Amino acid sequence: METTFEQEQQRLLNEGFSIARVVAEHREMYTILVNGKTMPAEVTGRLMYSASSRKDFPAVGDWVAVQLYENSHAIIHHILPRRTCISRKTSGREFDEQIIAANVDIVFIIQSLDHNYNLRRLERFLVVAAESGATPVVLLSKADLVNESELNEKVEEVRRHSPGIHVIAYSATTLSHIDEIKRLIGKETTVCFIGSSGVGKSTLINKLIGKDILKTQEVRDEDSKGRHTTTTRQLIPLENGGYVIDTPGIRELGLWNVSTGIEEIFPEISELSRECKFSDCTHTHEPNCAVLDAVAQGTLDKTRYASYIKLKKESEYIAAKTNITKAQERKAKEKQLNKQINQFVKSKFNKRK
Ligand SMILES: Nc1nc2c(ncn2[C@@H]2O[C@H](COP(=O)(O)OP(=O)(O)OP(=O)(O)O)[C@@H](O)[C@H]2O)c(=O)[nH]1
Ligand SMILES: [Zn+2]
Repeated sequence: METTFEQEQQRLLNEGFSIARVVAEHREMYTILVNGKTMPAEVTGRLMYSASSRKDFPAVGDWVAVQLYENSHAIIHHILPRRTCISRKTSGREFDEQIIAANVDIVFIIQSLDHNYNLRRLERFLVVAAESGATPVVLLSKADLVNESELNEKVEEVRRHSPGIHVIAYSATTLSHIDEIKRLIGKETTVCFIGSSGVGKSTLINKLIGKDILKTQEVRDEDSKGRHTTTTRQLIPLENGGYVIDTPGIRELGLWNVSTGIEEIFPEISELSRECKFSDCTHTHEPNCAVLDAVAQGTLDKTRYASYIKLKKESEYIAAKTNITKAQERKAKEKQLNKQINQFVKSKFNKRK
């Protein structure tokens, strides 16, 4: 049986470790929060050398077992089991998992109601959120920039694209619906904000905390895509015992692990696919495909279908590539083991001679 978070925590406390939370991550250095105090921390050599991927290193939001030195710095020995984990593929050519945040209860996906508004991007963020294990909530910021009919239209559209998910339009300028967001952040709750640069993540967090502790973009201009004000992820403890995680603006959010996320976010396609002739129908070329039929009849939106297929292909590519990587890792480990066995046998043999 897998050990639970509580069992593992108790075991580590019994061994004399302190339990801390990772607040920020720098190059191989971390800031942790322990007994109400922040301090720098490093990982043990053992943790570093046994790591085979970036996910084996601490991430913001992780609970870790540490050894304290003079109550001013610490060494991280263990990462406690993650309850939830928001993951993406590392951007660029490297093929690895990057953890955006760990142990998050609510993931707020923010889009602003100006040029950032994009349903395809929303679907992608929703799939990543659905995979994380955290509860997604969609926030539409800058509601003050659109008139009432446009606002209602967009909120309705977003609701249709966010099955069973809470959607809130708010304004940090007029403060409308800020309290509704605040109420979702209960005691001991960890929330994380994700979205493009300039959608208003830091501004909202400052409003929620009631203090301007995060830097925000000075002036709002038409195209703020290139300017990122937040450059590192960080966890901020709240007075009520909750935690907020701010993240830098996300340019491209590559899928990492996808099991049921796509089906959850596209329930109408998932429903239709039960009527397809082939149970492994890819809904791209097969005869008697209920999904393709629905597109042809106009009952399934073409752009939504295209978005579904694109995400599906990406997730299949990731799954195939992950299997190859795992097989390569296994092979390398076997090779290493064989080498050790050979050396051992050789040394025994030489001794006998
Ligand atoms: N009109 C209006 N402007 C807003 C609102 N929220 C934020 N802004 C403005 O939008 C700009 C960007 O806000 P930030 O909070 O810095 O955006 P961010 O998402 O944290 O950006 P990065 O840190 O780069 O990821 C700032 O100029 C804010 O004043 C809002 O509700 N209404
Ligand atoms: Zn089909």
